[in-house]
Amino acid sequence: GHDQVLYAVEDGVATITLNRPDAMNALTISMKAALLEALERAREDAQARVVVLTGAGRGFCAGQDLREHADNLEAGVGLDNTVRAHYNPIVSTIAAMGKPVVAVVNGIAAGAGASLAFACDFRIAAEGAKFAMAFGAIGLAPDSGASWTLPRLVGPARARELLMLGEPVGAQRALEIGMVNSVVPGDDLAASARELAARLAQGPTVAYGAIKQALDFSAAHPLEDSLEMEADLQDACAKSEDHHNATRAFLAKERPVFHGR
Ligand code: T3D
Repeated sequence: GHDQVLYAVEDGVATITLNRPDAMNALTISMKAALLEALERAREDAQARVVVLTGAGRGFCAGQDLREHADNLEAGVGLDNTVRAHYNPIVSTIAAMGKPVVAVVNGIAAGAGASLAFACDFRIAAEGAKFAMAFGAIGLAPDSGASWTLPRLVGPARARELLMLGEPVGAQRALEIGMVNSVVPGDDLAASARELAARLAQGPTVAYGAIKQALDFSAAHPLEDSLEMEADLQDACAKSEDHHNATRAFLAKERPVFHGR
């Protein structure tokens, strides 16, 4: 049903909650469709200047629902099906979203669930959270962008090791190797997430979108091309109301107020 993914917006923050706690928020096709819909809604929602992605219950997301998956295997349904039709658009939508996306990792993130967190712009983890590159253990290769995002977070050698050996990474270790931005006690997770989300929701949204574009572009282009891209993006930022107001505020020794346009 539709309440397997919840959507709520408050004070500029759209919160998307994976809500199938009995199965550690494992992803069925209907859930993936609902998640994509929620992300598209957040993208279009003028009230939303930041997006928070989290999980209900004790897990963040256990990746592909392996019951549904087993049924599909039995029925001879190919896997590129759901990777292309569901996982890829979800990850592309997060990457192309012109506003920051924060993964609030409340518990275990396994397989595509870990990939989802890696696709976000920030990761805050509860002390008890874990990341498991569970793909290899069931004879699969990484999907949902983990082959792209993970080496960029933790470096190529660590990414290779994690993907091949699949040892779960606890939150503290994840912090040490750059897989998450911060770790907080479970009881403080919601408050920490709110604080970061509020800060981002009051920030220069146009510039945030440009930062995402610049970083994604530079990851696959040489310096000269990236300089060109920066010039284009800076031009766009310079035209924003927020830039004009913030420049004026600086000269008036006032605190800038950003409206996200
Ligand atoms: O279709 C494709 O193209 C393939 C795409 C693949 C991308 C992927 O995501 S591959 C990786 C798939 N995910 C996994 O392999 C993880 C499987 N789950 C686990 O290893 C463990 O459940 C966890 C480490 C996540 C959690 O362990 P634990 O001990 O804390 O909890 P649990 O008891 O194992 O799980 C609680 C319930 O959630 C349990 O249901 P039950 O027995 O109480 O009715 C368990 O079966 C269910 N659950 C957990 N993960 C999944 C799941 N059900 C379906 N699919 C799951 N992935």
